[in-house]
Amino acid sequence: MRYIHILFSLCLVLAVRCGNLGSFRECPCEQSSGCYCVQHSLCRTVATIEGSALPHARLNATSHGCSEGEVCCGNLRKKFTSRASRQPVACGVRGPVYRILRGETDTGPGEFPWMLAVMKNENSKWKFHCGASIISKNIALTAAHCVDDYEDNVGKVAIRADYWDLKDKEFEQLKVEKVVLHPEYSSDPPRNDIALIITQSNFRLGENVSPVCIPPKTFTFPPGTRCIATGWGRNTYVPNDTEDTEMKKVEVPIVSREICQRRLRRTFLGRSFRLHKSFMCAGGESQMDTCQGDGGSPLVCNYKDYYFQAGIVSWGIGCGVPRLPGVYTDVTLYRDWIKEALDLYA
Ligand code: 4AZ
Repeated sequence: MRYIHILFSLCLVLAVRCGNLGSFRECPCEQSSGCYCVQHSLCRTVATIEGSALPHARLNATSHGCSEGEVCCGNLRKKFTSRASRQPVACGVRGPVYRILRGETDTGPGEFPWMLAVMKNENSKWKFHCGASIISKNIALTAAHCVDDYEDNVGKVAIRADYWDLKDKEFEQLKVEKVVLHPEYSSDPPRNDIALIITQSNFRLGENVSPVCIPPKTFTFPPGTRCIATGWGRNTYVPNDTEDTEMKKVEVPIVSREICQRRLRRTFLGRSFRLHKSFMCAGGESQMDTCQGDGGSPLVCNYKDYYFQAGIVSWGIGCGVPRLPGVYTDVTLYRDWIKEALDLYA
């Protein structure tokens, strides 16, 4: 009896750890790893199209011949999948939300698995330079102003994934193959502040390292939508703070371009300042803002439990000033350009 018990436990452990999906019915999908009919709660997310991290809804009830209450799932929750079968990884799936210990501005490791640090090499030391996000297995999205000095000097920049505290000793560091600036990028006046970094090797996609979703062109993030910016930039609460090196998050509302331009005109930019059409704005609530060092980092908005990148931190006048939003590159405008680059480099 005892042996039977041990054998049974072993089988259970193996079934969970080694991805025995025998109890789930297969359903048709274009993924090589297969899709299965499961309860919604067992489905981690949707499949990606050719590794492009573009969302592909597969969550309709009774879809693809599954039973009532089931979904045809391209990515089962981790405990039901084998560690080895990590592909494909869905986009925009946030890790455990961290909100208990030290207030709302701290993030937890793995909470934003698409977050990357762009490092620059100075005097043979890697220093934090900018933020970026994973959009595909070998492509990061960032601001052009972060990497415009490195187009012909890719050896002087590197990308860190699975990184959370800048003091961490363990992370995944990837070499850069190519920096692709937007062809119409200008630093002064700023416009089209968007760039891609192609890495030499692939990210080891998994629980703490996975892409963000790029919104379809038709997506709009209406003013007032509350989105989240993350980064290692200056903490607006603590001036001159160098000890606090953990990644931070801040919730900011989307602000219409019209109101944003009006607010920016009240600064030294003056009454004839025009906000270039490549930008969108978010923030304007006292102390809740991105700041110096957050450049290149993503602004993400939640839609049906997936996170879509709406903006890239670009610039602003000061930080955390009430009624003065931060300025972000509007990612939705560049979907086609991003898609072309994914086809070319991914
Ligand atoms: C910067 O210098 C910067 N408050 C980024 C964001 C904002 C201001 C400055 C927005 O990278």
